[in-house]
Amino acid sequence: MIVDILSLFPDYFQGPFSVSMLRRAQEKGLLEIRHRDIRDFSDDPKHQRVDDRPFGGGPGMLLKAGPVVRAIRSVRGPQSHVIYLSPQGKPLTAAFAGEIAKREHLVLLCGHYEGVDERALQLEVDEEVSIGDYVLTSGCAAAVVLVDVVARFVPGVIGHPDAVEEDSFQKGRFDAPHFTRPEVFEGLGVPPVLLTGNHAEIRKWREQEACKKTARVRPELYRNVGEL
Ligand code: 4FN
Repeated sequence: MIVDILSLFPDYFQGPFSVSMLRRAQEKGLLEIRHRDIRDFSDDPKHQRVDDRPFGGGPGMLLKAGPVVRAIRSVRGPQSHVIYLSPQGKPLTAAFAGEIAKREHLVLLCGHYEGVDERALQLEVDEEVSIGDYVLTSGCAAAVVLVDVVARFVPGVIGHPDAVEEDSFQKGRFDAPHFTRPEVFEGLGVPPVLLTGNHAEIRKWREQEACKKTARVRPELYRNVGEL
């Protein structure tokens, strides 16, 4: 899978994409992440400005349509799927990420300032995706989350193929609590069933604990288990 990220801060991504599994996925050639600086597509060679004031007034600035459209066109091919990370987008879920992961080439547009001129979206964006209902300073953090979530569906990125299916949210509910050595930590023990070696009982206990916690903390998720 190839991912092109269009933003004003290509450096922002160097940390998250250069460690751990996403780094290994790139080294193995399973994932290629490339960056474009929208500023390079400015129509203002002197100051490289890419923002302007909103028509109709209001606070803040907008990313101009021209630089955004040119940045997208510089990377898009016939197989590209262009996503604008946006608070107005369709909510990202495990199931939705699995659909996105079927694409060979993703182009991720990160918003800055108050957002992007609507005409750029109309002309070049295939889909708007949101990572959740909160205010961000830019769409860059959302792009990191999307790449992380989607990369796990790319065959070979996760060591164990089983782990993708096994992972709690793919199943639509929380994990059971986990414990490792030592057996007693600061006076706290481990649920005795985990020390019995009885795998049927352990599976039953984990299912119960996971269901109890999901129902308590995320009742809407609990009700949706059957739908996933
Ligand atoms: N955010 C809301 C309503 C209105 C604006 C915002 C907001 C970054 C460029 C967008 C935010 C959240 C999830 C991108 C939020 C996301 C963004 C995302 C994002 C700068 C304009 C902005 C949702 C609280 C009602 C700033 C809520 N997923 N504006 O955050 O890019 O992808």
